[in-house]
Amino acid sequence: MSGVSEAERVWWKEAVVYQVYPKSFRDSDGDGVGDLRGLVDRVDYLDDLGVDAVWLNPVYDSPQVDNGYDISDYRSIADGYGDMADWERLRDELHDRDMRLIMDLVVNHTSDQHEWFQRSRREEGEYADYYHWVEGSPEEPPNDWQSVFGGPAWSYDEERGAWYLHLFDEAQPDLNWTNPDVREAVYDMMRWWLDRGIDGFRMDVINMISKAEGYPDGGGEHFMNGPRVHEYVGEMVDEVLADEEILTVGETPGASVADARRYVGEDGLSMVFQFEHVTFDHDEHKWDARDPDLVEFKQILAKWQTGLAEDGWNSLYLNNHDQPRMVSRFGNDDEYRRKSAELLGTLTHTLCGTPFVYQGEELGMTNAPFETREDLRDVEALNYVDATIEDPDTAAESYADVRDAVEAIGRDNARTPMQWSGDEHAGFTDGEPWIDVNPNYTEVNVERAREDPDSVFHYYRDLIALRDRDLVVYGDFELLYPDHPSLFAYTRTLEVDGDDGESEGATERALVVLNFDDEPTTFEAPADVTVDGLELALANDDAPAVPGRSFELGPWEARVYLTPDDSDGSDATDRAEPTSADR
Ligand code: TEU
Repeated sequence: MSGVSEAERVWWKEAVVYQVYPKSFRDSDGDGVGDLRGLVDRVDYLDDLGVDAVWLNPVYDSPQVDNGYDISDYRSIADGYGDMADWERLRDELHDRDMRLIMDLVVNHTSDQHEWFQRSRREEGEYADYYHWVEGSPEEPPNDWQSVFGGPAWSYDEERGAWYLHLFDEAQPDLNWTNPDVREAVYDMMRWWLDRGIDGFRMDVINMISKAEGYPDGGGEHFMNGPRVHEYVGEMVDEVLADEEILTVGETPGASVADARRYVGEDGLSMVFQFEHVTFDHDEHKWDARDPDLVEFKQILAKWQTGLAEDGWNSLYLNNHDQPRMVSRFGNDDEYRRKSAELLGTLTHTLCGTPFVYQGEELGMTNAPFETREDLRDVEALNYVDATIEDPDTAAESYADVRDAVEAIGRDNARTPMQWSGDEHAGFTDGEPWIDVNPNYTEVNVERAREDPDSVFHYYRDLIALRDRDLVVYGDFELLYPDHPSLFAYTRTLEVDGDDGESEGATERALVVLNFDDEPTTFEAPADVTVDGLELALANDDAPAVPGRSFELGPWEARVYLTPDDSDGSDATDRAEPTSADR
């Protein structure tokens, strides 16, 4: 019997979410771009991996300036991806296998091709104030805010004769959330999707929807976690989401633990994507990346673990469609590719929170070479390359001078096609892929991984299966050796009730030890850590069945020791039942 209370138990804490970037997942019709039918065709693959939910990056109508994060119609599917019937089929195929479907909600901005913006620039009725418009000289933007993608965050619209705000590309104008009509229109659209049986929303830059009044000069402090953001998010939850058992994850760059406690604890989101552990290795801006320091990395993750332990919940991710591949950034994607990919997966699956697996992570997919500017597709990278070369204040004169930065941190690393097989274009498409396949596809691909019992893929199946244990989902986290330069080690602890629910219970324990290094190292259990009674649950190399107080770990070796599961499987039966998937 578990000591986890019914109130605490909820399906999205027990779930593993798989992120699909549809453009690069699987192309069914040979146009070189992934699509919904291609994804439907691979639903069994996801089922076999064992994941519980799919987060689908935007598939709505869009001119694709930012690969679908520029939406021109929230209620229809982009031509290249299929149509509404394909989407319904996807939903049903997932639900038939007890998997949920999480949709991307992009409501900080729309496309400039959205009807709302078209009407707004013509100042038609209620639409006039749907966006942030400021009148003034076409020579001088209203303030000095910079777009996340580089250059001023304001563009002058000749048609209306005014400036409009865009925190991202100029084709992505920001919606004016101070306008109650805008908020109501967004909530309507969310209800429309909920009525179609979806199981959650991933909310794009939801912490940027409120801007400081009067648009004062400065930076992110005026639009990240802005003055009215909690009012808006709280209102959205009350109006649209309060009665639904859905997963909501707010994307919140720049949010602190205290901010996150408010989004989750008070406003009512399930969790947020915080950014500290994927930005601490940047200097002034993201393109000045350093080698991540393990001590700092541990300190950040441990802070989030303890900071959200009482009033909140963590999301767990090391990469996504905006970040480089985790094995290239935090592991060793060369000599120890397999082991370090497995070690990093062990981390995201044994910390406390909901793990998100980004497509291809379960194969140990790596960053890719981008030899010339023409190999790049991402608007952010292209802007950076061009602006840096043009800027007389930088030393860069040609692509060769910025290539290292792009290859280390650029978003296209994550967007190369999913590697299904050793066939041409990695089995992603029969046509010409919209972005080149990573040349290592002959070695790193699904077909090979499934045949090889020692592959990252099989290890991920075991990791995902570990979530059957309440201990792994709900156990308290404690970091060991915060200052150790190569070991990331921690315990998880869960008090469980006696068998009859009344007699004295016991403590279940986990010990996770990870060697983040090319050299071997020794772990010694601190005096207050009990190792007696622990048994090996998973390791990425040969490891003894019981830990002992001191043991050596090879390069990138990962071990998970747990109190054996003698709960006669009752953990699983206590589990939060599927609900919305049955709708
Ligand atoms: O990203 C928000 C964001 O601020 C960063 O992650 C961004 O991608 C960039 O890399 C920072 O340098 C979200 C989406 O995930 C991203 O794909 C979109 O481009 C962006 O919002 C705009 O919608």
